[in-house]
Amino acid sequence: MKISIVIPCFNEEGNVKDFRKELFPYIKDYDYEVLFVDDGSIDNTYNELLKLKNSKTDSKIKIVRHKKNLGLGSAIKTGIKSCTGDVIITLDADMTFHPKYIKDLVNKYIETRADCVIGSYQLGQLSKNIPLYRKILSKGVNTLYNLVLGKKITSVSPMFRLYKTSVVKNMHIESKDFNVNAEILFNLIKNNKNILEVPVTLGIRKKGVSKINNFREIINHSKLLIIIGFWRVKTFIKFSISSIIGVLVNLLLTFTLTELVFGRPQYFYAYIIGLSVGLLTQFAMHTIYTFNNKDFMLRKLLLFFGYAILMSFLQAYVVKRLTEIIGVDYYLLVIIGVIAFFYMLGYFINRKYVFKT
Ligand SMILES: Nc1nc2c(ncn2[C@@H]2O[C@H](COP(=O)(O)OP(=O)(O)OP(=O)(O)O)[C@@H](O)[C@H]2O)c(=O)[nH]1
Ligand SMILES: [Mg+2]
Repeated sequence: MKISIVIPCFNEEGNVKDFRKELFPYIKDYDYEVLFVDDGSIDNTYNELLKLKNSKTDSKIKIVRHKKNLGLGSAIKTGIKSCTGDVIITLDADMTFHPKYIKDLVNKYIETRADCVIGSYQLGQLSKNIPLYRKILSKGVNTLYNLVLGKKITSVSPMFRLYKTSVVKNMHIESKDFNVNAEILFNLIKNNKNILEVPVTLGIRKKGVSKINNFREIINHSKLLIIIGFWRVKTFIKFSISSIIGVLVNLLLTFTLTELVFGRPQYFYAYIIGLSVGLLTQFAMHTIYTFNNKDFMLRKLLLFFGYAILMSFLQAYVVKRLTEIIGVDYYLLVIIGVIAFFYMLGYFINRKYVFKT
């Protein structure tokens, strides 16, 4: 297995000098390549990179250079495009995530073959010197992402991660700045990829200065959060369309079979066939249209039917109890309320436990 380590550098001459002792000893046992993307640095970064490359006799170091500064997102895109390994690790140039943790990402990948392994300091440790405002900002951004994604990931925006090359190689990426990492994660989630996290320690930058522009990043993250919000709403609308079509198929089939085939006294058979075909229609539509997730079909089909039958019973019971308590006057209202309630729950269960997006 070949590992490609992508390191975007923008004015990082001090840190580049340190890679000889801080990076290479920790990766020497792997089949690797290190791809530095010098993003229009105006200090000595490029020359230091050349020195580093020339000091090695093998050709495991590659340098790609942008003539002018295009931003972290563009640099990561260039890195992904240019590398040749089976997995890609994106690493900060400033050693804040120390290269010694690369082995934790790789080990988790070898153990699980996950599509993405994230190094999370939320699960691990944070250096004491990190300013409070940075901690609050990063926690706040992460909480918002979790909320709109409907998923708990403790490290959405940092870049220290491993990706299976095949899942990111041809990915369309819009972000040019620091929000690129959150965007890649969102794309992975949209495509139902398996994402895991391992604990790592976040240190503080010792050389060079921070390149992040907090104001610009707040705007970038806000835009991405809105895009993700729209995607969630779209999924819910697709879920509704699929569900309604399933119900219509169910009703149409039940009535037609009752009237034309079985006759009223035998309505039970029509009811069962109608329900089954309706549910199957819903399942097929959720699979190819709503959630677009075709893995583990049989397991999902069984889960889907299991939940659907459980929900039907629960729904019937709640309607019966509520009408008993509240009385017939509110009958329609109660049915509508209860169906809406179970509909939402159905969406939640299907998304979270059956189709797992
Ligand atoms: N290629 C490229 N890399 C960048 C750019 N801006 C930042 N980086 C790199 O991205 C990584 C993260 O940037 P930092 O400046 O460390 O931002 P930060 O981690 O939020 O801030 P501190 O660690 O506190 O300084 C570093 O490796 C930078 O060299 C850029 O415009 N282009
Ligand atoms: Mg940094």
